[in-house]
Amino acid sequence: MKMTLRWFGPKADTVSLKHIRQIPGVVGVISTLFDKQPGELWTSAEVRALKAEVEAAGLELSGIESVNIHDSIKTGAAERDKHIETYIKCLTALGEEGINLVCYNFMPVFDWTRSDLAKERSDGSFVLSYDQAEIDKIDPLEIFASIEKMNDGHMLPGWEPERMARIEELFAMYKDVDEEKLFENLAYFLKAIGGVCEKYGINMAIHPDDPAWPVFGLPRIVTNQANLQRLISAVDKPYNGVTLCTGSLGSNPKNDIPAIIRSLGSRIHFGHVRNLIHHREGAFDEAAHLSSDGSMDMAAIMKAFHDIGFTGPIRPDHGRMIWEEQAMPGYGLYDRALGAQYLLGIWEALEKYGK
Ligand code: DNO
Repeated sequence: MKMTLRWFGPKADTVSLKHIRQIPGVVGVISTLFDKQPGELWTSAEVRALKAEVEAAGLELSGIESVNIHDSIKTGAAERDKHIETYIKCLTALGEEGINLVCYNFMPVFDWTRSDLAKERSDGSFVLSYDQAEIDKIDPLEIFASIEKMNDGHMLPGWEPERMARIEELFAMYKDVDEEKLFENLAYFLKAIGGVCEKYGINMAIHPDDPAWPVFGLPRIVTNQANLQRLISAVDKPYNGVTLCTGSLGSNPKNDIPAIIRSLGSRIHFGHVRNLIHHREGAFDEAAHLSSDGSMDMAAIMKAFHDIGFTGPIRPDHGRMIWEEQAMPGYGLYDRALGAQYLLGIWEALEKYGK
């Protein structure tokens, strides 16, 4: 396992590479070309510049999160092949620079969804939270506006204003797309990019849907062990893998995360590890990484990663906002640094005494 942190690049992130470099045991970052819209071309020169910047800070560019997928690919629209061609060119640019991990998602219209981006906890920290009852009160066409109101001027990944402006059009595109259709479109995409992935040894790591159930009546197909298994079997090649995100899958307490890790084994290419507190069905707050702060057993999760011999990148996922930090919700420095230390501590114990 190698410990990494997500970094959104010099323009969008409040956290610097220098600070990330000072977190003991963090060897790399997971980054992206943050300004790129789904369907836009990435050039080798842009990837090279990103990589050079990260390496100049003494870190490794351990992977990309995300190269976002154009909605025509997700909906199977007429122009999808043209967009798949562009995606292949983006992967080629990454492959040429030796980047071999790409995290992406196949969620319709919205990426991750939350009803509160700064819920105050009793210790004065602020966390992201989700309550289905609150989401049910929001008109889906208004959700972008409500997220924007909460995000304090910070840009949120997956909630770019360019997409907000096209919300009605986006909903219309998915009108006839049910779970089966979405799954077929995903398999079609994965088959079509097989050549470039195999040529450059690129591992594709799909991010689970967050939360792990349909939101606003839109289909969601990456939510549990059964549909993850179905997905890796549909295109049964090592490049077709998964980002094991404990927070997304764990939003549904029925998901047994250690069991899912063991069942996916070598098809897990990337780990997002964080903790949640469940209140009732459909309602949870994000928590500190420490097991006792939430509902999840982080030692059991890290043990499962250890048992499968996981060698890829893991990143602490969303942190709480603490110590008056002002940052993109979930992506401040302090609590993610604490999370990294905690997860590295568990890992050291597993390495030394876990056999
Ligand atoms: C949220 C993230 C997601 C994730 C994408 C991957 O914090 O985990 O936005 O990066 O779904 O494409």
